[in-house]
Amino acid sequence: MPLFKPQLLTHHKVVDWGYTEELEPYSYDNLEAWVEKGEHGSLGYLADHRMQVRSSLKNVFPECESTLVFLFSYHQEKLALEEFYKGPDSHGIKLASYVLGFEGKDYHLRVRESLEELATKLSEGHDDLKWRLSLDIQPVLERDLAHRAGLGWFGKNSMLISKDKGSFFIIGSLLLNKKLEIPMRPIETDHCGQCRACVDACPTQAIDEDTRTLTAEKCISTWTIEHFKEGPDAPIGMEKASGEVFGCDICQDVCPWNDRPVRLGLEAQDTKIFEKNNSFLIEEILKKNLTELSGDLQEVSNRGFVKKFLHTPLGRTGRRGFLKNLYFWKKP
Ligand code: B12
Ligand code: SF4
Ligand code: SF4
Repeated sequence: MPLFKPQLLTHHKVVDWGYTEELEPYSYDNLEAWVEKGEHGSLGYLADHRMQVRSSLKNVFPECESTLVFLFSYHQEKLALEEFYKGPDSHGIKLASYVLGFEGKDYHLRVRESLEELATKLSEGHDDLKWRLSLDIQPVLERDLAHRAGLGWFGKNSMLISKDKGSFFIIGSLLLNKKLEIPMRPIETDHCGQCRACVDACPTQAIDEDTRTLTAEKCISTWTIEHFKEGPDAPIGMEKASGEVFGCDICQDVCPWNDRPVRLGLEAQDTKIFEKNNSFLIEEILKKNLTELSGDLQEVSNRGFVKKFLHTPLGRTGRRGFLKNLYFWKKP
C-alpha cells in the first residue's frame, strides 16, 4: 500500500502544502548573523541554546526523515475584518488579522488540532509512522522550512510569500520518521523585484531590506505582543500606525502579492459567519472605543483577564501588557 495519499491531506483551512526531505535550513547563517548583531532584542529564545537547535530538524526530532508543510490561511477572515473596520461599529482599535482568523481562538490550539487530524489520517494503516508537529513555538525556522518545501520566498518584509496565496497564513508542519517518496517542488525564486512598498510603509522602519529581516525591538508586533508589562518605550514611529493594539499587519497590507489571491477570486468571509465566529472579540474589544475598553479592563483583575481571554491570542500579553498597548493610543 502506498504510504502517501494526497487526498488525505485536505483541510478547509489548508490552501497549499509542500514536502521536503531537506532537514537543514538554507538560512541558518542568516539567523546567526542576525543574532550576532543583536537584532533579536528581547526575544531571548531565538538567541540562547535553542538557536543551535534550529540548525537541523534532527535536533528537534532525531528520527526525522522528511516534513510535510501546510499553509493555514486566514486571508478570507482578513478581508472580512477590513470590511468591519470600514463599518460603523469600529472605533479604530486594530487587532492583527490572525487573531480573528481561527474563529477567535488561539491558532496554537486550532491549527494544532488540524495538524493532529491530518497526522491521524496519514498514519491510518501505518503503525510505524511517527510524527512530531511544528507550530510556531518549536525551535524550527518555519519560514525556511516552508521555503524548502517549495511554498514561497522570503519577502523584504521577511514574510514567507506564496505567489498564489499571498502571506496571510500560518505555517504548520508534520515532521515524519519516513520519506514519503513523493516529488519535492522546485524552490521558489524571489518575486519582490524592485518593489519596496513594505519597507516604505513600516511606520517604525523595522525592516532591513538587504537582509530581509527585522530589528525585532522596532517592530510593533514585538512591542504589543511580546512585552507583557510597562517596560521599554514603544518603537519610535508607532504613532504613525493606526490603532494597532495587538500585532501589526501593515507590511503585509501593502504587499501586492496579497492582492493577487483576490484577483484570482478569493472573497471575504461572509460577514454573518465572520461576526458569529468572532462575536466574543468583536463585542469585547472591537466594538468598544479606547476609553470604554481601558475602563472595562481597569475593573478586572490580572487573573480575571487571563481567565477571560486565555482561549484567544490576547491571553498572551495579560491585562497589564494589553492595557499598556491601549494606553499608547490613549494616555490615561
Ligand atoms: C520570533 C517571531 C516573530 C518576531 C520576529 C519576527 C521576525 N521577522 O524575525 C515578531 C514578534 C516581530 C513576529 C511578528 C510577526 N509574526 Co512571527 N514568528 C516568530 C517566530 C517564532 C520565529 C521567527 C524567527 O526565527 N526569526 C528570526 C529571523 C532571523 O528569521 P526569519 O524571520 O525566518 O528570517 C529569515 C529570512 O530573513 C531568511 N532570509 C533572508 N533572505 C534570504 C534569502 C534566501 C535565499 C533564503 C533562503 C533565506 C533568506 O533568513 C532568516 C532566517 O531563516 C516564527 C515561528 C518559527 N518557529 O519560525 C513566527 C512567524 C514567523 N510569525 C508569523 C506571523 C504570522 C507574524 C506576524 C504577521 C504577526 C502579526 N500580524 O503581528 C508578524 C509579522 C512581522 C514580520 N514582518 O515578520 C508566521 C509567519 C507566516 C509567514 N507567512 O511568513 C510564523 C512563521 C509563525 C507561524 N508558524 O506561522 N514574529
Ligand atoms: S509588522 Fe508592522 S512594525 Fe513590524 S515590520 Fe511589519 S509594518 Fe513594521
Ligand atoms: S511589499 Fe514588495 S518588497 Fe515587500 S514583500 Fe511585498 S513584494 Fe516584496
